[in-house]
Amino acid sequence: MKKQTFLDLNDSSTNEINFIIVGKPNSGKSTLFNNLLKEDISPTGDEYGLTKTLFTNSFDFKDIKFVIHDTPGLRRKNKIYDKDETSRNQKVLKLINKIDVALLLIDATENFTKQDFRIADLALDRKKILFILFNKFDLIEDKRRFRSDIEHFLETNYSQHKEINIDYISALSNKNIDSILSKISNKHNLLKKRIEKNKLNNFLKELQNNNKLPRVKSIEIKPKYMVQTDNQLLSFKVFINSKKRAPKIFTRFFENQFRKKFSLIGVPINLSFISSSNPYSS
Ligand SMILES: Nc1nc2c(ncn2[C@@H]2O[C@H](COP(=O)(O)OP(=O)(O)OP(=O)(O)O)[C@@H](O)[C@H]2O)c(=O)[nH]1
Ligand SMILES: [Mg+2]
Repeated sequence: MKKQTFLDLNDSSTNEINFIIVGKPNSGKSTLFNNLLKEDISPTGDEYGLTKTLFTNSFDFKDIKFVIHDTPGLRRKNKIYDKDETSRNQKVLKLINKIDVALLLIDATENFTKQDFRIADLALDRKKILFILFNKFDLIEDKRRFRSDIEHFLETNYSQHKEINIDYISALSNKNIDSILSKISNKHNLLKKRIEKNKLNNFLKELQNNNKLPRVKSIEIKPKYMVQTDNQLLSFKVFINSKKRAPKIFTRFFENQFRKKFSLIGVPINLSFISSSNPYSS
């Protein structure tokens, strides 16, 4: 990996991926940051809340320039009594707008908390590629069981689980780190995917033929026509046969089926449902 020191965050050449490491204090963010850069740049240690400023740097991996940000640990608002920590948190939350990928680090020896869900929601709301990484996996004895418990927990407790990527690493002993970088670059490439109109509309036909669509107050909502809007990444318009707004139960079901059909797992997508009694009229 080749390191570069001068950065221009506005230079968004296609082979550049901008990512942030976020998570609670002590989850191992700075250890991962240093490990990726092969240099001790950001201080690490057991002291809670050690990182107090943003650290930014970059490295090359398989012809891609990764720009990486290490951030101060995020705690819940009601646990913060210090003005400086509040402003540090705000800086981190603002930075999430500017990046492509968020790595949410969780200490595998601790429980998945509301604060972790909050950070995950924020990244997803802002349409970022999200990786939830359980760090310190070296400290887990029964790794297989841990993995299956986590996956089961997220599937049952987190309706957006198809939007996220889950993995297990050890930042300290450099386990599974290169494979995460490859996965990040694969997901980033997926954002450029274009799906032809006829494929989208065949998918709509299949949905209707299989009679899978949920009914709302005994009325079936039918998607009539679908297009990918070419100006935005993975953005689609779906015209439906109803004059009313599509209900959540329908949009959630539709999105899950759509993601499965076109292998759009772990990436943000924009689906807008357009209500119209005649979708073909202009
Ligand atoms: N066993 C083990 N310990 C780790 C691992 N990653 C980090 N640690 C340890 O966890 C402690 C905290 O690591 P840091 O990298 O400073 O954590 P941080 O998330 O940057 O913490 P803040 O800056 O305070 O938010 C250090 O003692 C690290 O050595 C890991 O994969 N395995
Ligand atoms: Mg740190």
